[in-house]
Amino acid sequence: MKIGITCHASAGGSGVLATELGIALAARGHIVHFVTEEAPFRLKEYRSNIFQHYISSVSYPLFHTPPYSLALTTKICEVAEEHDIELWHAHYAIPNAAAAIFAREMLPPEKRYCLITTLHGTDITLVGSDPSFFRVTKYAIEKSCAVTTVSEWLRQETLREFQLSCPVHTIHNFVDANRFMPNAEKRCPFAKSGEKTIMHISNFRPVKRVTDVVRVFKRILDRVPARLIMAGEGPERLSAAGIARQLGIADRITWLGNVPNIEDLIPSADLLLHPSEHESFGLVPLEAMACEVPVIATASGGITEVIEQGISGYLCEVGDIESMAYCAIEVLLNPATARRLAQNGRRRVLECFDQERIVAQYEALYEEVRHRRQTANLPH
Ligand code: GMT
Repeated sequence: MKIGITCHASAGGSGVLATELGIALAARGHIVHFVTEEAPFRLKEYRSNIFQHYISSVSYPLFHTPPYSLALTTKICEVAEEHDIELWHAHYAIPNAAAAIFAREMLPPEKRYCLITTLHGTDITLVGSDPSFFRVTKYAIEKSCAVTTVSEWLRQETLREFQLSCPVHTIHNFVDANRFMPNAEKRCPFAKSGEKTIMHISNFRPVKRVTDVVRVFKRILDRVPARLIMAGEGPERLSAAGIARQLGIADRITWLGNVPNIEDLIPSADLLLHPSEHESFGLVPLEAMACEVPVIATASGGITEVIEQGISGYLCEVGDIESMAYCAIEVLLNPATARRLAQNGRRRVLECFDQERIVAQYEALYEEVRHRRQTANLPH
């Protein structure tokens, strides 16, 4: 199939998932065209069956900010027409799904593609529900040929928030378990001998509660020699670094910035901390589980569909620093507990969230939508 994909190119989970999906679809023989602002975070090199198109936007003194969404719409239209795209997959409602609807309207009828929209979380919970975007988000969802959410929790949130008349399907995030693998030999290059490695990976937005990571780490240090590896960039980095200084543990933390080949880093961790306010799925915990790294996360949102409490990881209440530290110390001081969580984590990945299984669900949905398009009236 000839497939177009739009996603946010930065290091966020929606763009990462869209990129991994595009790579997997291309490996299965589909032709995939990405339309993004720049090369997606995990797609910097050439791959066969994948084509990349970047949006060029014009700045002009009349514009307060360049009208990016219109440039995006124009690019989608141009790529769809030139490459006979049959199906467009928009990741994140704003502006990607809305732009793909507008672009479809601009195409001649015989060139109009089927549109799939995948909602990732903050596009519904934070952005889409804001009054300034509510109507356009609802419109984009209802005018798509099919809509997916990355967890059942997000599906319910979406139906409740937007009072939708159309069906919404859940297709969970996935991980390539042949790339994200355990590696017992792997040692963290930043930890000294005898130190445990604690890791946090995110875009350091307020929803990630990165200051909780630092506070939990302080309590861990009271009992276990350790180093904290912080991978990512974002607005909360300075607050977290400030708290580390106040707590006198700044020299025990390594800030790495963004790491695109994160599968090379995760296996060196003894523990992943992921204390988000809410998480519609939790792709980073899933990637850690695939690498047999025990995860401590918060019982909020779709992550409860990923981690089975006490079996394939630990889930604590949001902001409960003491419980997270208690669980972390339990994992770090008891090799049997760590091994059990790690092995159950990878088993859970292989049983429920392996790339092959989930990508096949997307392909089945694409086929169903294409078939419906040929036999019935779908929005276009
Ligand atoms: O995690 C982020 O803040 C980025 C965000 C995004 O939309 O780019 O990630 C969301 O999408 C991921 C892929 O579907 C999910 O695994 C994350 O749970 C979700 N993040 C939140 O809900 C906060």
